[in-house]
Amino acid sequence: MHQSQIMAALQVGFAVFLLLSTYNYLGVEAEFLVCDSKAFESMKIDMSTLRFCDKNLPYDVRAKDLVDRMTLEEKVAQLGDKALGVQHLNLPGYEWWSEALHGVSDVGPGTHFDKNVPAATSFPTVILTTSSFNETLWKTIGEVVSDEARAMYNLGLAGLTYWSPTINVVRDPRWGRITETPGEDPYVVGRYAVNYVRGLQDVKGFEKSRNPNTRPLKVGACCKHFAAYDVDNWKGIDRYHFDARVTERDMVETFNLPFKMCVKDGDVASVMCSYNRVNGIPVCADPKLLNGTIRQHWNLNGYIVADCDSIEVMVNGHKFLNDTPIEAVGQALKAGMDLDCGKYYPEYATQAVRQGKVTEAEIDASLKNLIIVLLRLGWFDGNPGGYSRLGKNDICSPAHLELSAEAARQGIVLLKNDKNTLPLVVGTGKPKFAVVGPHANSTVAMIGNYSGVTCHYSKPTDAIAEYGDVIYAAGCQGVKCPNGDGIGQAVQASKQADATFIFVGLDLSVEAESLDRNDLNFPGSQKALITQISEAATKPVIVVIFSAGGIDISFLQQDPKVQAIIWAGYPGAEGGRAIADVIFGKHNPAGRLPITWYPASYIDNFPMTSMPLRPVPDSKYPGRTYKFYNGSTIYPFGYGLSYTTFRYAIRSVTNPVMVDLGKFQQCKQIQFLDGRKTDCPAILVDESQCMQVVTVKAMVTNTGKRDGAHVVFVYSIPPSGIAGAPIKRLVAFKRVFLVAGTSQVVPFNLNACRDFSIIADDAYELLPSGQHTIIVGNGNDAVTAQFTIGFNHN
Ligand SMILES: *[C@@H]1O[C@H](CO)[C@@H](O)[C@H](O)[C@H]1NC(C)=O
Ligand SMILES: *[C@@H]1O[C@H](CO)[C@@H](O)[C@H](O)[C@H]1NC(C)=O
Ligand SMILES: *[C@@H]1O[C@H](CO)[C@@H](O)[C@H](O)[C@H]1NC(C)=O
Ligand SMILES: *[C@@H]1O[C@H](CO)[C@@H](O)[C@H](O)[C@H]1NC(C)=O
Ligand SMILES: CC(=O)N[C@H]1CO[C@H](CO)[C@@H](O)[C@@H]1O
Repeated sequence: MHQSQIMAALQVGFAVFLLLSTYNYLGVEAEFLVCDSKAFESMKIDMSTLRFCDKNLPYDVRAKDLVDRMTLEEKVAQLGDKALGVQHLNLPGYEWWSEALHGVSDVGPGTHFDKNVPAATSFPTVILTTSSFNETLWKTIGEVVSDEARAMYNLGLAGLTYWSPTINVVRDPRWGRITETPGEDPYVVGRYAVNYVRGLQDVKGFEKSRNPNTRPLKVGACCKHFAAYDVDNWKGIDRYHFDARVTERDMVETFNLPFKMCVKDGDVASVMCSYNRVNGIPVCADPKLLNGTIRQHWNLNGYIVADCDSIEVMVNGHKFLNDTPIEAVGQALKAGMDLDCGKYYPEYATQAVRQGKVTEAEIDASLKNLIIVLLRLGWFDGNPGGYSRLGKNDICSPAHLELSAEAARQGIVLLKNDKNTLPLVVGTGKPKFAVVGPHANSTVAMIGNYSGVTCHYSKPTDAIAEYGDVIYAAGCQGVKCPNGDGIGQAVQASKQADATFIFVGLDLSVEAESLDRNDLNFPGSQKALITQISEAATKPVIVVIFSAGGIDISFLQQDPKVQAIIWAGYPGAEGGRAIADVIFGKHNPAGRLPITWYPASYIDNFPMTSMPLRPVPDSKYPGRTYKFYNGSTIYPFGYGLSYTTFRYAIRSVTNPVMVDLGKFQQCKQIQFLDGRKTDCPAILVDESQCMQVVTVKAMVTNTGKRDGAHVVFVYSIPPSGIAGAPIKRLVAFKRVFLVAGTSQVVPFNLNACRDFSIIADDAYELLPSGQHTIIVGNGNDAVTAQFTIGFNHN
């Protein structure tokens, strides 16, 4: 940039600054803050005497001062999601409950749309965004969502605390809430959580600080639902009554890992406890899980909130200990649950203190956790980070809509592409396209659950109409497709067309919160719709599937007349054009499935409610997820094609890796399948410094004719013969972009302890010595390398 340009830019910047300050000065929409000296003046209070308004003090000191000025009744009135405020302290009410799972939503009462802001950007649901395996994208979406949230807050329409993301691991393919989650791998789920939470929360310049007393928040995020929560309503067993029987090993290795990463690496401001019980105890009343694991071990900087009406569920659903409401409130407070989404705390906590079920000091501790978060958000001192500048123009901006489309493009998974049918080349002359099926003219189905009101829809029919004349036929009445009445019309449409796109799959009437699936097939007559079209077809047939959970599509894999299959998750409001961009080759797909697609028979032999991840030998219990299930699949975890091809080579791996043992560190025994005993088979990871790095240099080559992105997966396998070891475990992944014909060396720096450990059946994390294996890639083209881990005894 030339000097003169810099000067010009500065001048423009200054003019904008003047404009903004004038606007603020005129007080058109004066920003609210608790510590407003004028407000206190009118109450005849000198604000400088209020320590909670002293910006020079750390947040915890300020919070304590504020709490100490309240009566017990006033304190208790702040412990429900509708906090009532305290008039004599100029503390207004605050609604804690807002949602922003994949865009600012009006599902929670803290946020709403109006004439001025009728909508917000709606991104694909999380399962599709995850499929991009692009951490930058995950974080960028969080940043855009929090820009829109702050803008809506400035306009008086939104809260500052968002109870998102949902980070439960997908354990069973029937689960109704897969759409909200980042899939089945706990490490991927954890990385998604860290990125999305940091996108929502981080204020630039303060990202690295671990001290909450100096660390402001853009908005507060919340990782939910802790813990082992993944049964909604299956054959009459619902989450309000379900007791998840979970081993400590599965807890540490699978269910808790994403939450640990969210708290420790994401520094999230909140965790939500779930409705279910774990091993008999409702999670929201479990001191070991809440105060112990989340607050003491992981060091949460924030508050623990109940899923809405959890205490009522404890009393009336679980009938836990035959508690009265007062007793249940006492237990939840003692366990470390700070905020009640609901009315039980405000109604019963005063009596709980009076009856000795909980101390006032314990109430104070919870209230302080809440107030510190509000202080970090600027609720007392005014917007941090310059966010006052955000307004109406920052909501539904063209750049935000484009990012929504980009997220869908990056996530879409190409499942089948016989004879390179896709991308479709549109020649001269206007082709005719049959666009059929229950999702062909889709709108709301594309944005799934926990959505807001969207600014705009790009429907499949409209997007494909950009490339040719569209003949539309629904083929079915809704995705349940109760009869074959519409099929004939769809077949007729197909016969007139140069190519047929069949949009099928599921929606919230089949898989949703409070609604688990009973089978893994297409609902109703959808299968008949597809097969009758394909039987009659003479031109290309392309199937596009909307769903979160996997579907047994073996009949389509084998059908030579269905040349291509695309999975588009629930692609968000811009889904139509993202799909068209893939079909017609503006975008080369690189998405990968974040869950295993099982055959329909997988679920025949065991109930959804059986929690173990590992298979049970000599039984019909096959194990769950790619880490433990060794049977046949429709598509494995990580599957996805491209319009180009890639090849891998491992250029180098650190070998051997010697881990230094502490002076008094002892070897640990490990259970081998053949019962063998060796000298020093393993060490305890928690006793080790884990400084050593294993560097893996993977070379990836785009061997095809098109540029394209590609996700490189790195798995580790422990030495052979260890009882209960996973088949493999994902330890790193990276999405890279490669121009056709070029190569790139992608380095991965793995931690010698954490990335090669196993969780023993007593739940200890052990690092085995011996020959470990690294796999780069996913499937037939994967390459492996071996290296040895040994111990240096000092
Ligand atoms: C949480 O655990 C700590 C450490 O064990 C203990 O000192 C504290 O009293 C506990 N708090 C509650 C509310 O149980
Ligand atoms: C497609 O959906 C829109 C609503 O989004 C509706 O107005 C239109 O009639 C539908 N088209 C057909 C052909 O059913
Ligand atoms: C998975 O099954 C195959 C045979 O179907 C077997 O060879 C292999 O050892 C099994 N792998 C594991 C980790 O159990
Ligand atoms: C990852 O996402 C970001 C944000 O959309 C994008 O700029 C980048 O190109 C993506 N990376 C790859 C390799 O696709
Ligand atoms: C929070 C939310 O959006 N929940 C909805 C999820 O989908 C089901 C089925 O449509 C609705 O009943 C829920 O209200």
